Amino acid sequence: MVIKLAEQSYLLKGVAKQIAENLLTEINQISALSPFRQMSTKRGYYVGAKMTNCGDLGWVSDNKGYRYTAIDPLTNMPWPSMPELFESLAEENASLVEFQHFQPNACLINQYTPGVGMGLHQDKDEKDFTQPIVSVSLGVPAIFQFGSNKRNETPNYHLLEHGDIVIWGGVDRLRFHGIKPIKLAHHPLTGQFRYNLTFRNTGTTI
Ligand code: MD3
Ligand code: FE
Repeated sequence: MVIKLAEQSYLLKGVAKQIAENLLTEINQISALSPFRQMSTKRGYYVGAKMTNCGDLGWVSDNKGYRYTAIDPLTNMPWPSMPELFESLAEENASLVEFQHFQPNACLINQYTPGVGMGLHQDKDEKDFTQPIVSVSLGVPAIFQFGSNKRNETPNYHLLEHGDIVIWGGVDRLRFHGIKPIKLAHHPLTGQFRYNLTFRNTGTTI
């Protein structure tokens, strides 16, 4: 089922459920090489979710700010490569809606524990806003806030469950969005955790 959230935003219900165990195996292999870690912001706060990355570039945040790097600052090694399964899942579903030329070069992996959310923000650390973003939810459900291109307009709320994919781009690329703190719950494949894969093209090679 495809739910149209806005002009160029789509929620695809449960489409990754069938391959979820394989996705989680890949996440475990990636985090064995580049572990989940708490990132901090320029102002010294923690970003709530623990994060790691795969692909040519990874999103990092520290006392210098947000940016993409080719090297994991924790291991001083390149980020683990993006599994074929990840890339095909993102590209096939993007193409299914309206984005036929999506080529992600970065995949941020967020791990949420009970009580952790992500405040309302825009994804604007990329150099190219013409490519969409694809996000895959796994494990414990979350409520996401879907705002407009302005921070002050009241957001809509949608439930993101295990296997759901959200895709947005075009005029919706810079919409504000966030994740409400997740509830204490148990999922048979992930325990208390929620995972989210966010596929982006950074518009750069380094
Ligand atoms: C599209 N991560 O890492 S949810 C991020 O669940 C990030 O970890 C979320 O936002 C997470 O930058 C992605 C999917 C989502 C939520 C709200 C949206 C996609 C959205 C609002 C507008 C457009
Ligand atoms: Fe985001």
